[in-house]
Amino acid sequence: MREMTGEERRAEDQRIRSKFLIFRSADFSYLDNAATTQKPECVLQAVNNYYRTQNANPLRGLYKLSIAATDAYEAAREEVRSFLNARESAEILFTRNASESLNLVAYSYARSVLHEGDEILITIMEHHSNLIPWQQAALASGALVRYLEPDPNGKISEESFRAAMNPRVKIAAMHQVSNVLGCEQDIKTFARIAHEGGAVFVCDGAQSVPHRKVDVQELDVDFLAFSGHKIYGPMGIGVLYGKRELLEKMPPFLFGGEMIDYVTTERATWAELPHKFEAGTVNAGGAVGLGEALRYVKSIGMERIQERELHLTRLLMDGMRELPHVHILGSASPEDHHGIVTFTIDDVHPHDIAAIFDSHNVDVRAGHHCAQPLMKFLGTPSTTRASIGLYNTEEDVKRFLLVLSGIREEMGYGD
Ligand code: C6P
Repeated sequence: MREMTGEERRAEDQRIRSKFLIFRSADFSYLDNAATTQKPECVLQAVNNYYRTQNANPLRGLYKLSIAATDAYEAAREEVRSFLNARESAEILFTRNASESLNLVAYSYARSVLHEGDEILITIMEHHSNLIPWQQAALASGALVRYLEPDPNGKISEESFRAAMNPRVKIAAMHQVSNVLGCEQDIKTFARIAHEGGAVFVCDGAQSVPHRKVDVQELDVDFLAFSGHKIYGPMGIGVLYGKRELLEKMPPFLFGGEMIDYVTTERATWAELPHKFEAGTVNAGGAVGLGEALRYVKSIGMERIQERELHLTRLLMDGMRELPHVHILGSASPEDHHGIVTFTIDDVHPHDIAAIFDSHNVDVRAGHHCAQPLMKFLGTPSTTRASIGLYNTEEDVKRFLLVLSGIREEMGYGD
């Protein structure tokens, strides 16, 4: 892709930012996109429009409004299917977020296949949402969770994955992009090796789906989870992709309305996919908002988004490297970061760093980033993280670097 001129870039910045009205309300640099993203006007309007013109309980009513609500909800599912290139929309389940999606697999799939002595293979870098559900499934079944460790760039090597596979491994689960180091794993290769060894492969796509093209057929993962709110959609709506043959065999995760076929006083049978896994009244407004967010992202283009984010990551990391007391975690190459740059500053606590940034209207995240085993592995209890989204600009990066360069001085250090 051709490098944009500065003028073209500023025009694109302007076009994109004009769709996010929150940036008109105050002058701030939002660099916490890995936690959640701001919402474009079209998403807010789609949710608003749904509640104004189509709201009824979907999947139940036989009247026009309920049918309109059902149609809107199912159209959003089709939008997600197309975005992930799943074979059929029945393989797309709506959940509340990536955490619930991963819990669904850990409760429904894992607990029905795991036996004492089986193994679940994950990495030390997982977000707690892709770690605790497996720990709990292991505790319930007598299985063991085993952890792969990355190289200094945050990469899990093919050799270490292959060496860890054995006939006891029934499930391998891994992030595609780390929420701390920003590095990407070779999911396609790991899914293939897992399958050769007879295991299913679960991909945590929470930090990849918003930043790069993810094609579930190409990756050949068995399950993939992501959250709507990290890809410019509303909070409270998430997705679990699962292969039909696995979802068909799995017991429901939650029980209640609309997930049944027939109920007697003794027992119940289950609805067809995907409804078997969507008990109770669904978040139709959230699904509609997510569908619109995906349309919006597609209208910009995943390649453009990647290029914009990489350009800013380069500027950010180049500037950070000039500051001797600042240390970037993970790879030195901006290509390996997917817009996520986590760092420490000598002698300054990450909470102080984040507070100073906040006092200059720059939003970053500080803490363990819901990845405490990784923090322990890296030998630091907490860090500070800047994360880039599609609406960030060179101005945001300049402001970030200016504040960063003055933090030690603000904390009273002379150098
Ligand atoms: N990470 C962060 O600031 P939820 O909270 O369910 O939408 O997403 C969970 C989740 C799962 N996997 C990865 C890799 C994630 O990064 C997250 C969310 C946010 O890093 C909030 S802790």
